[in-house]
Amino acid sequence: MLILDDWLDGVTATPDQVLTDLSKGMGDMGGMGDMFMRMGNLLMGATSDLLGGDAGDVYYPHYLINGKPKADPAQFTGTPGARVRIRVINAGSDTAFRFAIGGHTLTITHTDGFPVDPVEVDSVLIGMGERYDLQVTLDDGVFPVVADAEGKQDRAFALVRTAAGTAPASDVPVAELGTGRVGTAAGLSATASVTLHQASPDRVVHLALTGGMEAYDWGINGRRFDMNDPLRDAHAISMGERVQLRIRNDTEMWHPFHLHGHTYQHANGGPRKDTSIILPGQTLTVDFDADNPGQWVAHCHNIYHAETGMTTVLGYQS
Ligand SMILES: [Cu+2]
Repeated sequence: MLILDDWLDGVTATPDQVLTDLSKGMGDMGGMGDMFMRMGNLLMGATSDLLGGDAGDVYYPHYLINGKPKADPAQFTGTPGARVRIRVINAGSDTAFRFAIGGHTLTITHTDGFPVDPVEVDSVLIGMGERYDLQVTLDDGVFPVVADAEGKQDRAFALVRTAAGTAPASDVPVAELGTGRVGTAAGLSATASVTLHQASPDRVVHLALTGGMEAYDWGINGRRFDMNDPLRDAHAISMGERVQLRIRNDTEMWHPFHLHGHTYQHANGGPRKDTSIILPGQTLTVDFDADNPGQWVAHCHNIYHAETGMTTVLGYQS
């Protein structure tokens, strides 16, 4: 199990200080926002083609694998030829990771705990809250395990060792992170065993992801979640319904959307998941069965966006 994280608490700031800085908004940057640079706790100009633009906005002094920074990397040991399963979890707040192991290909077997038809890739893009299970056949030697902080020009780093030898440096080039096959949820299909039974939706719920960096007013359907009135914008659904969510990203930034209490299936036979990257301008269509009564939040898994108001509620009684 590999837990990827972005870390600043006790080093450069607390998360609450960062939220205060972000909440001031960027105003009109007059093009300055395109330049990659650190401004206090914030990071300007972190962009990624894979994420459709702005990759993230928080500066982190450390990116971690299993709690260890690249200066003191976690080391995993194994035997050459061994076939291992790695569960990779992005526990970060504002960082997508592009994960790869130098000299190895990865076979994606599960995402968010659900099996998919296996796909061989060179790297995997993992948004905050997403999980991927990967199968790897270990080669003979010492290899870099890298989680590139997408668009942020830094990385989390660990080692896998199956033989004696000198460990690669933490900034070693890793070809697998390049323009090879990058695994994303869009390229995956649920196995037959976890495919939702065929049914047309009883209800369609439209969620627009709204807001932006200028005023830091992230919301859903144009409104910020109200902690004092959490059910104000609750979306009514009924027990037993097949619900279709159409989540449209009306912002200029990607968001990892997460639904509590259920798992959904991406349209057209896509993967079963509970957290999905939605790029700017994109609409993600997913179906789920309302079989778990309660009040369930759905929110962006960028925790600063969720905290600011990109959160809503889906609820029903038994
Ligand atoms: Cu977001």
